[in-house]
Amino acid sequence: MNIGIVCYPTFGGSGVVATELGKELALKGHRVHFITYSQPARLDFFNENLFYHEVIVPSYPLFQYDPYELALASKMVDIVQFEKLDILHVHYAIPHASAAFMAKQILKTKGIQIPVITTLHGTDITLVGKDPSFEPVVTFSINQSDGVTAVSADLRTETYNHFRIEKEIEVIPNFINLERFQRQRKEHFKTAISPFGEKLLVHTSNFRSVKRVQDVIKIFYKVRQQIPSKLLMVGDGPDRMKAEKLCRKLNVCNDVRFLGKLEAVEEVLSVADLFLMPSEKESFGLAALEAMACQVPVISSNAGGIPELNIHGVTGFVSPVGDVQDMVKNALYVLDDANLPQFKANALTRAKDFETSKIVPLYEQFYQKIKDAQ
Ligand code: GMT
Repeated sequence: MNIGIVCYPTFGGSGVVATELGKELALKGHRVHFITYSQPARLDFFNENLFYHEVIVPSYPLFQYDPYELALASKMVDIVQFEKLDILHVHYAIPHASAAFMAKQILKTKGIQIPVITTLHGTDITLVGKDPSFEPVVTFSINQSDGVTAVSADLRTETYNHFRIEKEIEVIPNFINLERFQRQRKEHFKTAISPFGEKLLVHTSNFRSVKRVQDVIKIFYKVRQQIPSKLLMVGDGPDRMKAEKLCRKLNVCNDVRFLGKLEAVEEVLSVADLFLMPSEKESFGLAALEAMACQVPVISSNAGGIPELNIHGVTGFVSPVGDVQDMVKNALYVLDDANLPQFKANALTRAKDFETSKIVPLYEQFYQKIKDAQ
């Protein structure tokens, strides 16, 4: 198939999923055209089936806000026509689904039918999309999509509960490339971070308030009182300063390292004993899946779709959002040497349920179904 993928090109989960999907589809022989405002961060190798089309928004003194959505819709019209695309797959409803709707209408006037698939990733529904400033457009453009997918059953339910959706939403979860995300031998790194065999806890995120990074620090503070341990904080974002201040207040700075945005997160995960994800909202939790693939059990909140991934008592534990005490209790249980090896093995077994080869075909089948229905 000749597929157009529209996504945010940044490190955010939706952009990562969209890019990894495009790469896999290209390896399977599909031609994949990325349409976005800059080269997707994970579009890091050459393949004759991969194309990137940059959306350029001309600025004009009259515009207080540059009209990205219009430039995107125009670019979609151009690429669908010129490259003879079979399908447009947009990731994250805002503004991609509404731009795709506009492109579809314009193409119709030229006698071209293009099916549009929208994948809902999370905050486009749970946070931003619900805002009255966006809600009517989000509802409309989901209903106008030819196919809709959500990354967890919970996100599908949330979408039905908060928007008047007439479309069927298919659940296709996030997936993981187990060739890249696997536990590697990085003993030198482990020794450098934990010279006395301290347990290593890891958190990775974009440090937005939904990630509750202060809870990460609080959990670590309590765990460290019981078990010698270190904490690695990977990523960056608005709440980093708050997390750093809390480390200072609790006097744990010597045992916490803020590593910033890292490309090779799997190297850090390879030496980790426990992953912390106390999020307020999380439609799936791709970062937890990456950890599990590297044999790292997960202590998380029970927000959104996380319990569909992190099996309570098997791959780690889930607790109510903000229940730091419960998360500490569970972390201590998992980190106990009598329990840790089994949790690590279980984490990998669970991650295998989401490996690329199992999930990408679900998208291919969905594309075909939507195309056939046209
Ligand atoms: O939360 C993030 O880190 C970014 C966000 C996004 O929209 O890019 O991630 C969302 O999509 C991911 C991929 O489908 C999911 O794994 C994340 O759980 C989801 N984040 C939230 O729901 C907060």
